[in-house]
Amino acid sequence: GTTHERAARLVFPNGFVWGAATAAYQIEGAATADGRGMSIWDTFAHTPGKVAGGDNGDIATDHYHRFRADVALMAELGLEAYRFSVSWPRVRPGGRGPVNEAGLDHYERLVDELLSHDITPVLTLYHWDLPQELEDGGGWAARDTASWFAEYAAVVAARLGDRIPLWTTLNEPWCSAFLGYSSGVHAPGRTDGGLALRAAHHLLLAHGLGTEVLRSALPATARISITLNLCAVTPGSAGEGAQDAVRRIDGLANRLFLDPLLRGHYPADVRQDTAALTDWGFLRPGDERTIAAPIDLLGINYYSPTVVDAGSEPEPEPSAWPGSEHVRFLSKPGPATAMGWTIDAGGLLAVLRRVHREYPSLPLMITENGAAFDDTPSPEGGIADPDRIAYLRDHLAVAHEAIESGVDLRGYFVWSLLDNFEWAYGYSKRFGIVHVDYPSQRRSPKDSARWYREVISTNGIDPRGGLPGEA
Ligand code: GBH
Repeated sequence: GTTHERAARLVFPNGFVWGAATAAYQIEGAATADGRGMSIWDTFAHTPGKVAGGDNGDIATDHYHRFRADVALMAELGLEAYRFSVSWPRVRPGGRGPVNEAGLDHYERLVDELLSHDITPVLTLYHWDLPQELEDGGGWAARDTASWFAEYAAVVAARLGDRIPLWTTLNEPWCSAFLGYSSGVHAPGRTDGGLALRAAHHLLLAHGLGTEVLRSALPATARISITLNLCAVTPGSAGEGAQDAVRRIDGLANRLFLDPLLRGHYPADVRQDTAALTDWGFLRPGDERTIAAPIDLLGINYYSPTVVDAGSEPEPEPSAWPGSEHVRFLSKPGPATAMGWTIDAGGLLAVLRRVHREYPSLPLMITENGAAFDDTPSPEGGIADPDRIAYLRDHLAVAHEAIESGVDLRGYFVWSLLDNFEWAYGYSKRFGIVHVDYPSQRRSPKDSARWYREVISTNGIDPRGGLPGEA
């Protein structure tokens, strides 16, 4: 071909769902409004040294008060679906005990506002904000937390069950367990590998128990899912050591979750790799059956690839990968986002193909994908973010390729609708397609938002184009 040849427009199947995602603690603010309880992220963010800049979610993007304007903005962007999370401590401040009707009222108003704008609500029950009182009772290391989660699921389902077509129990249980309990860079900030495995099991148990509850409480048409942050793990060299590193990290990141959820048992090699940290005594007869309760769809969050090799020196403690401290994480050459995460859409393709190959009948959804860049508002107020557009376009191109090759991919949610509280990075990292000026709380769609609106309205992408009229 010649340099002037245009690649064909990539059109997605009819019914492919276009959305954007957020999470309660990252956007809501209103930390003490209407009877909300404290979560582990309130505690963590208010502990000096845990979050960059000393930032916290007290105000965030003030979405709790501005949700009507935000929904109007979503409608302007043409979003077909909106993935949000419910704050457990808003709905049940102590995690157990009295239900806070005012908290449920908020989500009911939000959902009705979405529906009145023809935007499909996609609800996540748990995006990392565990009620602090449950943490005081052991958090995810305590088995009871799984049962309290199932009760909380029942409470939300009773109020909103008739209006939400797609439910997600947990967002990225790997992060809750291993960043929360092993590396400690997320709430509750504990650093014990054995405890993290215990937490992972109780999170999965919570998913299973919650799924049972939802299944009986929801209309038959409602679909139930879980969202995982799956890793595309590749070896950094040709040796056997690198192969073993791949096996270990694939085990902890992917198979530790996929196997019990979809095959009904934990991977034997991961149990072996972690035997020095825990006797797995938390695993009781029947648990694996509970965890394997059938789901209707798997949500996949993907940001960047993972390259590993064998290292002679253990990684500095505390690690997010207990039992694999000799694995070295390499950064792939090439461009990276403001997070330092390598940009490689090939990893998304690999993850989608792998899950489809292993679980061919399971519908998939990309529930998060996106990038932080150092956006600079122009004097006129606009934000040119060509890097973000290129990132989204390249990842959507492989999503399209995956569908062409037979992957049952049902939709795509960009992370994130708004710039927001980026966990341990606070407000220093901006993932939004809409810029937030925090002092004024003014929202300004970035160029990527305008580009995404065009993607949605045409149900496709120009694999080489930027904004309409450009490229
Ligand atoms: C998602 O987490 C979250 O669901 C969302 O709330 C968040 O804002 C968004 O992504 C952006 O961060 O260096 O060993 O930890 C993604 C979390 C990021 C976890 C990449 C794994 C790399 C491996 N993942 N991270 S490690």
